[in-house]
Amino acid sequence: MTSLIPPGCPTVLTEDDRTGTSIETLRRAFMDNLFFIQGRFPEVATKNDYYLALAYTVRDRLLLRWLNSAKTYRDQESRTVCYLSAEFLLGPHLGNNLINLGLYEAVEEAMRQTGLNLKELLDQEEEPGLGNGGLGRLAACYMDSLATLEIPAIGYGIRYEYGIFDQEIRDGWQVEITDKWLRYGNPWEIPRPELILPVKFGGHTYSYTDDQGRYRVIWEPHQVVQGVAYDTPILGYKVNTANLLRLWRAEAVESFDFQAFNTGDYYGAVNQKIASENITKVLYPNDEQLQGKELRLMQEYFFCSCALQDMIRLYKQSGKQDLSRFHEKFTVQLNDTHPAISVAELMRLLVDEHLMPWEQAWDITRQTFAYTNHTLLPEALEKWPLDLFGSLLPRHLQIIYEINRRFLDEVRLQYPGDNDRLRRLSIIDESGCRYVRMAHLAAVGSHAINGVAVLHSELLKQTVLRDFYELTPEKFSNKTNGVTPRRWMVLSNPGLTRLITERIGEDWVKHLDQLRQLEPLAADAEFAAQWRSVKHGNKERLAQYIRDRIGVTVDPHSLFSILVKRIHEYKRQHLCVLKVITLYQMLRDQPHLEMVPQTFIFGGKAAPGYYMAKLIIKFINSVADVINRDPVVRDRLRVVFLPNYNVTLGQRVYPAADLSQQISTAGYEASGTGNMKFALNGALTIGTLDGANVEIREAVGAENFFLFGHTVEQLQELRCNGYRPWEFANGHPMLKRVLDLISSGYFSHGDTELFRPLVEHLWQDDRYCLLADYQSYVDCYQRVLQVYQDQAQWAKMSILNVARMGKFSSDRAIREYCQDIWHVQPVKIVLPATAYMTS
Ligand code: KOT
Repeated sequence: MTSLIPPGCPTVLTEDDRTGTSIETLRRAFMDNLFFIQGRFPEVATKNDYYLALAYTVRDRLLLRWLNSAKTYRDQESRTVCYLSAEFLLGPHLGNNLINLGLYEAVEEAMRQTGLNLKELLDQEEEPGLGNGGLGRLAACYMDSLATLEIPAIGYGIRYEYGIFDQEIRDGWQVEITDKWLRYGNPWEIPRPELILPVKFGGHTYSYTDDQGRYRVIWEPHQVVQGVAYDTPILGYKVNTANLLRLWRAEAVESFDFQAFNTGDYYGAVNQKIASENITKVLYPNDEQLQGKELRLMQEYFFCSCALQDMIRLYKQSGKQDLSRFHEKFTVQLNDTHPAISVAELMRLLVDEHLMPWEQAWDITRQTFAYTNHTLLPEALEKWPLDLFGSLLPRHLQIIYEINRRFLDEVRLQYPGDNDRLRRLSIIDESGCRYVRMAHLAAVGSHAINGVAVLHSELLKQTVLRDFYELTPEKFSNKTNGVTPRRWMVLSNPGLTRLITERIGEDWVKHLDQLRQLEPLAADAEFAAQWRSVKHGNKERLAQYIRDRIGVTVDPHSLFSILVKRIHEYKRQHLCVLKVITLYQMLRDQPHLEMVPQTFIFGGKAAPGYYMAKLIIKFINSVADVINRDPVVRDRLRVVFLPNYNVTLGQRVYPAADLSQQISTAGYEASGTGNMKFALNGALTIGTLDGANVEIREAVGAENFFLFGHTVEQLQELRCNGYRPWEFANGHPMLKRVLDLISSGYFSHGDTELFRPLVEHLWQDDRYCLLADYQSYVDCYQRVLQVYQDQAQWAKMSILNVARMGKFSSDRAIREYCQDIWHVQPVKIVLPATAYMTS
C-alpha cells in the first residue's frame, strides 16, 4: 500500500476507509460510498453518481481535518478572523480539495483502476456561483490562503439558492438562465438545522427606563425570520487546517403562522413563509451597480445579523459571559460596504441586548471592524433612502443617528465652523433625498480602511474618502490583491506546474516568491522550448473546447488574445472590438497582407438590466459573425465570444492565453485579479496604468509589459480642458472609418439603428475615453505583433513574467492583512493518532 501523505504533514496512523489515503483504500471507500450513499451498483451508476461517491470520499478526509481544526481553536480560544462578504465565488470544490489534500494523483489512479476518468468526474460538478466577479472571487482566494497559512478564520455569507445566472447567447444577445446549482444536491456542505438564529425586520421601537435607571430601547419587529447555517470546510494546501465557511439560508420561523391559519388566513400564512424564504433566494447579478432594492438590504442585514449573533454565541461558548473582550477574540473584515450594517448591528446587540454602556460598545465595535473598499465608481457606492432604511431597520436608523451625532461632534472640535466638511462627512446624505451612506458608516465604525491596489488606495484617499483620510490618516493603508496559486496554477495548469516544479522544486506553491528562481532559465533554450510546448498544449485544449462549445475553429498557432471579465463600459471590451475591426479593415484593404494570425477571445456576463453592456455583447458577436465568415481574412483573424464565463471556464482560459487584455480606463479598475491569473500562467499583458496593472508592470519590468493609454493625471487634464471625443475620431482616418463602418450597418445586416447608441455615445460623450486611447492602443498592438513574430523573445518575456509575479499570491496579501490589520497568529493543527476524537 503506497501512502501519499505529503512529507512533514502529520497524519493519522490508522488506514481506515474514511481517512486513509492509499490508492487501495481510496478505491474501496469510493465503491463503498457509491453503494451506501448513492445506492447504486456500478452497472447502473451515472457519471453524477460517481462524482458524488468521489466527493463524499474526499469530504470524509476533509472532515477529519475540519473537526480537529474546530476543536483546536476552541480549546486554545484562538483569535479568529471573520471575513464578512455578501459573495463567495468559490468555483468547483473537488479538484481543489484533491490538490490541497495532496491526493490528486492517488485519486486519479484509483479512478483509473476503477475504469473511470477523474477529469470527466471533475466536469460533473456544478460550480457554486455565489458571486458576481472580482469581489466574490477575492473572498474565495482569501479563504484558501487563510487556511493555507493556518490562520483561524470563518467566512460568513449568504447561501443563495440561485447563484449568478447562466449565460446563453441567442442571436448574439445574452439570455439569462437561472442557476440551479443545488439541483443535484451539494456534497460539500453540512446543514446545521439546529443552528438557527432569529433576525428581525420592520416594526417600531419604544424606550423606557429600567429599574436600575438605565435607558433601554425595545425593538418590536413586524417580521422575524430565522437563519439556518450551512457549513462548508475550506482546506488549506498540504496542512491540516480546514476553516469554516458558514453561509446562511433564510427560513420562516415556523412553517405556518398558526394563528393566521386558525383564523382562516391560510394564504396569508403561506405568503409569510414565502416572503421569509425569498431573502436568500437569489444573488443580485449587478456588478458595481447599486440597485436600491429593499430585498437587497434585507439580504445584507440578514447575513450580518446571523454572523454577529453566531460570533457572540461562539464567544460565550468559552464560558465568558461578559463581552468586553469580544474584539480580542474576533477581528471582522467588511468586504466592501455590503456588510457595513454590521457596525450598527453589533452596537445594537451590545447595547440593547447585552446592556453594555454605549461608549464601551462603541470602543469594542471600532476595534472589531476593518473595511476594504473595492471600487471608486459612484454608481456602485451604496446608499439607502432613509425611508426604506427606517421602515426595515428602525432601531438601526436610530443607532446610526446616534453614531453620526457623536462622530460629527468630534469633527466639529477638530474643524470648528467648517459646516461644509460636516455635511460631506455625515453618514446621512442630506443634499437632496436623504440617504444612509454605507461607506461612511463603514469608515466611521472601523479602525482600518484599505484599498486593493496602490493606485486605488491613493485615489481613495483623494476622492471618495478624502475627508475621512484628512480626519484619520492613520486608519488608511493599501493591501494589493492576490490570487491563490493552488487553483489558478496547480489545478488549472498542470503542465506548467510540472515544468516549474521539475526545475525549482515544489515550494513555490506555498511561497510564490520562489518563482524568481526561474529567472535564469529565461535564457535557457531547452527550457523555453518546453515552456512553449506547455502553452501550445493548453491552447490546443482551449481550441478543442471552443470547437465543441460554439462550433468555431481556431488555430492554436495563432496569437490567443483574451479579454474575459464582467462586461462593463469602463472595462472597455468595445475598445478591443474597435481594434479588431481595424485589423479587419487592413485585411480588406490589402487582402494579401502578411499578418500574424490572431484569435480574439471574449467572455463575460452583463448585468441583466445594463443595456449598454448587453449591447456590447451583441456587438462582439455581430463582429465575430461577419469576420469569421469572410473569406478575405482566411485564417488570419478569428473572433470568439465564449458563453457563460465563470470560474470553471476561467480555469480553461487563463493557461491558454498568449496575451492578456487589461484595458480599462485609468482610474476605474480598483485592482483586477484576472490580470494576475493571466500573468501567472505566462501570458504577456497589454494594459493601461490602472489598478494592479501598475504593480504588475513594475514587478515584471516595463520591458516585459505592453503599456498604452492615458494615465489618471493625463485623463484629468484632458477632461479639465473639455474632452471632445469627436476631435479624436475626426483626426484619425482609420478610427473614423471603423466608426462609420459600424454605423453603416455593416455588422448588423444593414440595420443602422442597432449599434447607434454605442457609436453615438463614443462620438459625443465617451465617458471612458476609448477614442482618446485608441491610437495608443493600436500602436501598442503593433509592438505586440512584432514581438510575437520572435517566438524565442516572446517565450523569454513570458518566463520572466511568471518568475517575477510572486508578489501577487493571495498568501502575501493575507500575510499583510494579518500583520497590519488583524494581528492574528497561525495555529498548528495536529491530527490525533486515531482517526476520531474521543473528547
Ligand atoms: C461591487 C459592488 C459594490 C462595490 C464594489 C463592487 C465590486 C468591486 N465588485 N467587484 N469589484 C472588483 O473587486 C475586485 C477585488 O478587489 C477588484 O480586483 C476589481 O477591480 C473590482 O472591480
